[in-house]
Amino acid sequence: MDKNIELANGKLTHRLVEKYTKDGFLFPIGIFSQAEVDAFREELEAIEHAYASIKLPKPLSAYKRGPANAVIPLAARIAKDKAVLDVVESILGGNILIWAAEFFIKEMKTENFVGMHQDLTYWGMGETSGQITAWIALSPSNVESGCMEFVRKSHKDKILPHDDKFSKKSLLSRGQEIKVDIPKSERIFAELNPGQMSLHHGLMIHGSGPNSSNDRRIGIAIRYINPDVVQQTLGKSYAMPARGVDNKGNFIHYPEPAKIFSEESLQMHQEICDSQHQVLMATAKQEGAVWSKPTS
Ligand SMILES: O=C(O)CCC(=O)C(=O)O
Repeated sequence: MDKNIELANGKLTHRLVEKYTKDGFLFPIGIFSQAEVDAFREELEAIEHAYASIKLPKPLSAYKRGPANAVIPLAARIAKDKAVLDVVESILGGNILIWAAEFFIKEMKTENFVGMHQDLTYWGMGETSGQITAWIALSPSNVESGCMEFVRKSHKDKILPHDDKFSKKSLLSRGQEIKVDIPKSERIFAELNPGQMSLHHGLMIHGSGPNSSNDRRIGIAIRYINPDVVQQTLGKSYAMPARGVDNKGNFIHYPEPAKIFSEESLQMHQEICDSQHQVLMATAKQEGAVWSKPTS
């Protein structure tokens, strides 16, 4: 596992911003201590334990994906953490919104995977660079546990053709995969220790393999945008303000949940999902179960 890249007062240096711009990804960035991450994981697993027997309108797995930050205060807290935002600000500027923060969990010894894809293919935002995903490991994310894999400089491409495979083992809504063969030798494994973070551009070709380790692979992927981004499929969709001001008004703001799965937050979550579902499935050939995969 690589040593943390060095930040300057919590921000990316000019050289690191250039590296991100050139490669389309950056890691490993040390964000949380082991103690902080242990507390996050404990909180998440306590939620999983509690809601195994408390009935929610949808299965818990549906709330852990998509805009989990709308209903689970832990997800909103991590997404609004100062240390994370300081790094993201180096790329997006001082006005930052959260489009969604979602947990990507692969249970131990499971075959679930994420096919190689470009995020922006499905987000209805065009090919904008006004977005970034910060992916933070809450457990070891390595080759054995199915860490993310990036293809250096692939974000310089346009949106490439993708296929909807609707595979049950895929963690993605449409089981989408890029229609390009990526040789193993071109894949950069983004191994992260708990508390480390990677950044990737929405045009970056990326995916991840199965988890053959003896632990769960838990990550939180936070989709940040700046106010210049425009939702082109629907006109308007939803985002949670995180830092600075929204001087464009292209998104309907939603608040941090005051309480886990409060009635208002469940209602808001449903509205956001209905809207994001239309965007994510706009070009799909068949209906897919967005964010309600049976795993974790
Ligand atoms: O967690 C993973 O393995 C994949 C996550 C991903 O595709 C993303 O964050 O865009």
